[in-house]
Amino acid sequence: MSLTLAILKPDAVGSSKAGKILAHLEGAGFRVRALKLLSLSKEQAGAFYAVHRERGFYAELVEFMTSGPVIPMVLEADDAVAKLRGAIGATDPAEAAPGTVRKLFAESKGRNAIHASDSDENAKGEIAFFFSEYDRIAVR
Ligand code: IDP
Ligand code: MG
Repeated sequence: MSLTLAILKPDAVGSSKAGKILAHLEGAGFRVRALKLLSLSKEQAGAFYAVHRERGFYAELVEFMTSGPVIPMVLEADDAVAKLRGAIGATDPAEAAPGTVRKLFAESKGRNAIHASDSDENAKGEIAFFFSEYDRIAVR
């Protein structure tokens, strides 16, 4: 078993789809090991997505991720990073496979409902970004 980080984004939380997405992920075999709801500051969102700093969509992404509350969560499964990337589908919901979270619940390439870590190394850093050792009693 391994861990990954998902974030239910402001479009999903704001349109009351968080429960449906969580049920979908649990149905796909993920176990929730830590979860909370919070609002990101511009600084936090900018730091989280710092890898995209030079991209044309960076300002729009930071604006969007600070437009309402988000729900970061630690998910556990066999090969959790790859399994979650498969379950969420392509970045643009128009290109996402049928049955994926983004195909089912996302609006657009920017407002695409969910984030998922893209490597074990990034998952480790992204989990630590949101969850302290105290929060992470369940995931030790
Ligand atoms: P990913 O979330 O599928 O890993 P990335 O390429 O890492 O996709 O991009 C991070 C996030 O930035 C996307 O989930 C999406 O919210 C936003 N984003 C990516 N490309 C675009 C774009 O072309 N326009 C607007 N937003 C974008
Ligand atoms: Mg990415």
